[in-house]
Amino acid sequence: MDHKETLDSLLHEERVFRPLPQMLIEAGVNPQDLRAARELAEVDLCSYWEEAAEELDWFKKWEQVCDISDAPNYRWFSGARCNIVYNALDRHIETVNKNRLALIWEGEPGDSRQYTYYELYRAVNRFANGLKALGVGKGDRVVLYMPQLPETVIAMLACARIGAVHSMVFSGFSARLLRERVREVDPRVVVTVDGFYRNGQVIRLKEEVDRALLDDPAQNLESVVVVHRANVDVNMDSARDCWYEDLVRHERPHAPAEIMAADDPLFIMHTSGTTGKPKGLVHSHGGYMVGVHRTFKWVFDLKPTDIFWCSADPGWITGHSYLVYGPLLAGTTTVMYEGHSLYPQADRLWNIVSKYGVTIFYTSPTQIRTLMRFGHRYPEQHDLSSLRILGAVGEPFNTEAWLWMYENIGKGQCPVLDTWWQTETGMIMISPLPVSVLKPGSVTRPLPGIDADVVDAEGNPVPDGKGGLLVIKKPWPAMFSDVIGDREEVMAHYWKRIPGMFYAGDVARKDEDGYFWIQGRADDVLNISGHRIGTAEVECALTKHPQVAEAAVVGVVDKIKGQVAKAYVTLNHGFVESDDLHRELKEQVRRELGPIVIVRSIEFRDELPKTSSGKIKRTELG
Ligand code: 6R9
Repeated sequence: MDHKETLDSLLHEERVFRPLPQMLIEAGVNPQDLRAARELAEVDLCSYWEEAAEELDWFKKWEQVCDISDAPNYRWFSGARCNIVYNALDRHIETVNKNRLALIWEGEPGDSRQYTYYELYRAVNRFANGLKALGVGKGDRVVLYMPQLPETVIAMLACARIGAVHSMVFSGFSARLLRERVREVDPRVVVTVDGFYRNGQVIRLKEEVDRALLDDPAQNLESVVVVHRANVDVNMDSARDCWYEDLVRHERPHAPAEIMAADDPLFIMHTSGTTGKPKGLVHSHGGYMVGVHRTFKWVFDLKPTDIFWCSADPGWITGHSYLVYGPLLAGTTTVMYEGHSLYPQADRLWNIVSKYGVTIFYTSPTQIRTLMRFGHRYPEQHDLSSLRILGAVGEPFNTEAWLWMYENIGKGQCPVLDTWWQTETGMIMISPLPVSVLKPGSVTRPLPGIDADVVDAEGNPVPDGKGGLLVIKKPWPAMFSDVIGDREEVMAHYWKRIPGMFYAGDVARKDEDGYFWIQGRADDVLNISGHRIGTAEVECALTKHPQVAEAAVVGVVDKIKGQVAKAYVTLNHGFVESDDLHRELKEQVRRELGPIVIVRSIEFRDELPKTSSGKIKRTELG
């Protein structure tokens, strides 16, 4: 079993870390508040979320907090009108936040740009008007194939401001994947960059776009907007392509925020499942805004002086919720870094923390394990005393890495929050608050309003200490609100497997204190550096090779990345294994899916173990 090593280290962990007295005094939400919130949510879930919603601005209030009449098609804040961007920008420029830094961005070569809320508001409005000039309106889709740049944030917000739906494709994904997304999402506009810096190299993104759009995969695609970043030569198709700078130059810095229904779509985010094809999940303006705002402020105990840094790429849900929307909704300063954490050397992140006085740092266990290899020398070279809260997400946080972060980055002064959530949930679901008692390796308890449990395949609770399936039993506001593609099938996957409960796809156990320990995926999904990849996706990539007959992929433990893929392959008649073929197949996966999908090894077999119905038995491999 691939999670065994992690599991063993989790099972043997008994240390607890209590909050420092100062934290208990200063925290906005103290243990009593937390208890009261849990009690309120237990007796009246709607009142709890209604209170959270009251902290934001609405053009029209809801008729119902949560309409459960057509469960599991829950509708949050039905009847309400709002716009998430109005809450992320306009609301702040009417207050002292107007001149506060909204975004601090640092490029990999060391250049930096900063935007106050007012400056960001103006930039977003300009691009919103530019998009309108290209014919983009409410309900239209826009694909963003962009790295970590201010214009990425601007593009997300500009779309949402005019009611268009953004769909980000991670800049590390290949042209083939982009093409698939474009075909499925059918955007009116694609926004990209000429190139960007990554690990000392320029990644030429526009070239990938050109490759992806050969022979027009999208019916409604009219324009490609290209941001200048790396000053590399690109081909511009005069009928289709325009420079971002040219588009916004003459646009006015004012554009009204479109009045949206609470359940109007805000963005589409794809996530890997058990089939070869990622699912396109939709999040909407109202519920997502309430859930992300509340969890951001509570989990990170937000203060007016905070500088918040989430190191996730905006191409993933973590970047959407806690690099862009959460911090801006809360009116805090969010930090974004373009490049690689080891460039030019392994202290880059600590350099950024000290330079900008980052107070809250939210990252992934893989990132910590990567930096851990270099020991404490690098963190010691920098002043990390501004930090007060640390967090991680995306994959099981092994005890060793947790303790390393606690001791070497937080110097024993900062709580390390291990937060569990998913693309599907939109917001943090199971997580400590800075005032919680921490157990390294545990995501502690569900947040107020979240009814999570560990059950068997029939939905019966399993005894404490025993592994089972992680489920959520009651709706929550940032839950995905729609699906592109086959809605029935996707809804059945999440809600019918264990009737009446949301099936998360993770294995977990609860201990005697009600603390949750996440052990890994329950399905055929790999977690490579916190990125979800279906084994079927890797198998499809391999079988595209003309010499490959069949492929089966399993996850194997990796000390840094948590998991990597191992492939078993049978070849077509007349072909034999060779080092060249080995290399070619690895390269094939890289080309098809992008560099994040790492195939550690490939084993050639005469045949693969099968069930009587012909399905590959992956459990007998690995
Ligand atoms: C936010 C995000 C979700 C999957 C999830 C689980 C794994 C996330 C975790 C964790 C252990 C944590 N996961 N947080 N596993 N401990 N704290 O990562 O979304 O990309 O959709 O992945 O990641 O397996 O089901 P997403």
